[in-house]
Amino acid sequence: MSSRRTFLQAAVTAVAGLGGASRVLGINSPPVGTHSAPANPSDRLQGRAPVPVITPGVKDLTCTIDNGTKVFHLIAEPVKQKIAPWKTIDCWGFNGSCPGPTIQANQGDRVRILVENRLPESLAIHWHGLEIPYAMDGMPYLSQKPIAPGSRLAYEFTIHQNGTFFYHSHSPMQQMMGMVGMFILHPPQAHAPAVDHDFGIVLQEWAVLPNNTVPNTANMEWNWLTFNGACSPMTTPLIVRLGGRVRIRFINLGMDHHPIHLHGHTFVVTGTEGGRQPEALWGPANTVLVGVAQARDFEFVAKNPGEWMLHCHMPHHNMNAMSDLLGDRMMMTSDTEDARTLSQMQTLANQVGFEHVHHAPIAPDANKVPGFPQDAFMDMGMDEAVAKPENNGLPRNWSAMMMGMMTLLRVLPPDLYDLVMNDVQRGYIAPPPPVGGHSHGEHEGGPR
Ligand SMILES: [Cu+2]
Repeated sequence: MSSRRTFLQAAVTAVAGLGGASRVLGINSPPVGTHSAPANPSDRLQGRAPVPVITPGVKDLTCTIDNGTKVFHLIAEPVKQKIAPWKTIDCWGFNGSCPGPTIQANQGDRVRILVENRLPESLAIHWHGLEIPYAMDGMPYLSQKPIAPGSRLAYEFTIHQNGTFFYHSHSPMQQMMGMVGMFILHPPQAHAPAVDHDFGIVLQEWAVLPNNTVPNTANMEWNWLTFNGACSPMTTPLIVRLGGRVRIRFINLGMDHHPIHLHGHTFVVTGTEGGRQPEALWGPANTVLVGVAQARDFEFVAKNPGEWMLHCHMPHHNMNAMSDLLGDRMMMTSDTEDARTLSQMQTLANQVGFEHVHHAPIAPDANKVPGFPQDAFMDMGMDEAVAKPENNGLPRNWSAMMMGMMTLLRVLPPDLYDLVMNDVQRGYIAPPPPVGGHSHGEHEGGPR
């Protein structure tokens, strides 16, 4: 009880101090493992309808009904996708976004997906994992003629599966230009135990040379890695209520495999690209490898409050390329001099217009140590450049070491959950916590 009181006091202090809805999940968070009983438990009733899937940062594709058939209008087109505050790429996607909007339908639905091609070349769309008539499978020259630029094709089928699927162009270079989206098929009744929160994340990687905007689809090495079309810290956190049961679904349509790791919780893998897995296969884990062309669903009870990292654990997938700040020169490693590095980082900060909080301290004789620097100088806070309601209440400089395929699972006690979700609904962005206030985001001595 006392830890909970401390927790809420922090929230009240933050609200009082700022006159706004800033909440802090701070250093006085309750110890882990103390909240196995949810304050507002879900009913866990069998037979209830599944909750919709939220794809943070990506919209759903809406549909109309034509004589009982759900009709979706999917537009393949070039997209300008902002993947980091200082990087917007020219990729290809659907309906203005990359990855494309999430399609959600129910087992038993008849769906018609009208694909319109606004690309400069032909394409066909494949429904990955769906057991549908051959003519609908989207194989150019085999099951259909390619859809020419400026033309449309209607795919129509009845859905008899449920699980995590995807749609994508069946041409490899178009795939690497980003032409993929989630296709979620809900069962008639929620799987038991029913989840309170359900999220989807699309894994993609990109090779973009400095000062270029078009991904090099022939490259075999990647310098930008995204969750739902954004590099951390521009990703949108997953916000869940303490004690709730959570499902997170990942799909991968790239050139690399991604071991997805969750902090603070043990999960079970409940689904693959083939649908729901039998409970006998649900072994405990905290990391799941999401291979190319695979989907993985995992579930857990969010019993530990905190701002937990959810990320790919490939070390090079936890970085963002900052090579653009050096103009045409390639930056192979970061600088080893404090003053020069600070100057480079400040240059980028000025270009993007974000607050530059000084990096973590280095030893006075750091340059005498072989191998220095490694992660020194990589931390670069940009809280304000990536501000969004879902980030309200995070500690100051939270974004400094958030990079690449990474996001936060925010497990919030009911009061804070309601406050933040209210901000999300209103679109309210709270001001940052005060310097030197209730925060663990800055190193000793504060920002310079
Ligand atoms: Cu990865």
